[in-house]
Amino acid sequence: MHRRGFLAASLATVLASPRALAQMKMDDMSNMPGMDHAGHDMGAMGQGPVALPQNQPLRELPLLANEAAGPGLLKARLTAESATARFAADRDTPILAYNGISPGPLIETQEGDRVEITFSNRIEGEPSTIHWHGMPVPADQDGNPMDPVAAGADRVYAFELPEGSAGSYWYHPHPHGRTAEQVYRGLAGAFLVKAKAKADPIPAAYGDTTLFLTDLRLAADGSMPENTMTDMMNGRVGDHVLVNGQKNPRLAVAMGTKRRLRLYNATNARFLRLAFVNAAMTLIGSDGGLIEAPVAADEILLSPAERVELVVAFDKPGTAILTTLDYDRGWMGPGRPEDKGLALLTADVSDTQAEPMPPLPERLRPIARFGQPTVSRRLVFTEIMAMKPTGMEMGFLINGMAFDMGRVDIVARAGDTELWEIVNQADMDHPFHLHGTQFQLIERERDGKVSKPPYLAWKDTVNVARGETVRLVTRQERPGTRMYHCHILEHEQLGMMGVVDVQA
Ligand SMILES: [Cu+2]
Repeated sequence: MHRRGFLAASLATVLASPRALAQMKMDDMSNMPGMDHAGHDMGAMGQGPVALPQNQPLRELPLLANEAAGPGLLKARLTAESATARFAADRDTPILAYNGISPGPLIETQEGDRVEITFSNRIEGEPSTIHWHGMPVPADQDGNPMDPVAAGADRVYAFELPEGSAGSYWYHPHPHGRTAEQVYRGLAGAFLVKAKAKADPIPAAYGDTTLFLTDLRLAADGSMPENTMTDMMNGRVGDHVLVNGQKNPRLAVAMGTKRRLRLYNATNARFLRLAFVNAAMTLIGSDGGLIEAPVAADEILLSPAERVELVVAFDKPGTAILTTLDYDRGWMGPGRPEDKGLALLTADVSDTQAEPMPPLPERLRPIARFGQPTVSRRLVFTEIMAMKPTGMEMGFLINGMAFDMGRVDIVARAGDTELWEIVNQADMDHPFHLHGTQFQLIERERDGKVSKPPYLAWKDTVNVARGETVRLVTRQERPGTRMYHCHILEHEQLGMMGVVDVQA
């Protein structure tokens, strides 16, 4: 039997649990004509997604307070703990939060700074860690699952931010077997490393706005439901995409305004194919900072954990909407969520003209090319699904193996330039993430056809579409244990992760 057919048949059995059925019903309803996927009226009917307030002014993420007296040092505290949020107007949602809020506080630093953050894990009964996603931090400061912070314990994460590291990074937990849940319950935040003021080529007049995109699903009582079998298989996709914790907030701008926006996909598993209706997008940066020259973009695919920096020109009066387009990332089983037409952010563009803005420079910064790789690696992604008397057994594998904390999968040497070939033989897209360094995408191959990326960029996460091979070049500068994994967090948890031991 064809694998898909087998899967559909066995899913019908597995999904016959009340929670999974409820999930399917909800998804089916939202596809019916006349039903608004955003669920405006459905919450009131007691069925479907709980409605969230929209159209509130976009809020800025609160900054993490710096306890250091002088410049060059960020000394701060992050406490992970239970908290209560008000997503819906009339009901409370128990969440996990950093310093009481979700998304967590915005960490803002500058190249050359030293960072000392005391992490207090006050999550009841669960270990946690903080992983500094994309950042060049020493391996023993990177929040690996091998270095858990026990419930009730504290630890200090300390590292320096080298010159040239300016970029849009983020932080989130990475404990063994608990990452997916701790993140969807609210633990994630943005970490900006800014260039020195004079070294930043982007005009200050554009501002610098972080848009941290997360995904939320609420049960009728306001709580966050646990992951279903569908969630485990596809990764958890919620009912609402939030920007800085708000649903479709509004931003007021004058006509002719240019804004610098940093977009983060901090969802567990939602692929965001983004477009800006009525405003022009120019791509200026990727996961690891600015690209070499601006690139006009009609749309951007932001897979889980990826970031982009954009300049958006609001040149037409009226409303300009950051919206989603359809993207088929290979959904398993029923209940594929509606992807297209979600309004994430609405800008009200006034018809009075803004003060003239300086133009975007033609060159942003040079990106060094790697030399010829001296080592090559091949990672093959596969999925296994099998019916067992106990239910569906799922595994997400790299080179035929599920993650084992006690096993080293790759031994590498610090300073070596390596070619990594990521081969996706699975039926779903898997965003690949490597810890400890940034990489450059060299090419993509599908059905024997090779395509080169249109521009050079620093990346730490890249989508590998089903049936596709992605080749990238990278180099680990420091010794230690590094993780690589699929950033659909449920897949990471179900085995799609490996360990590279970087030796001095
Ligand atoms: Cu995956």
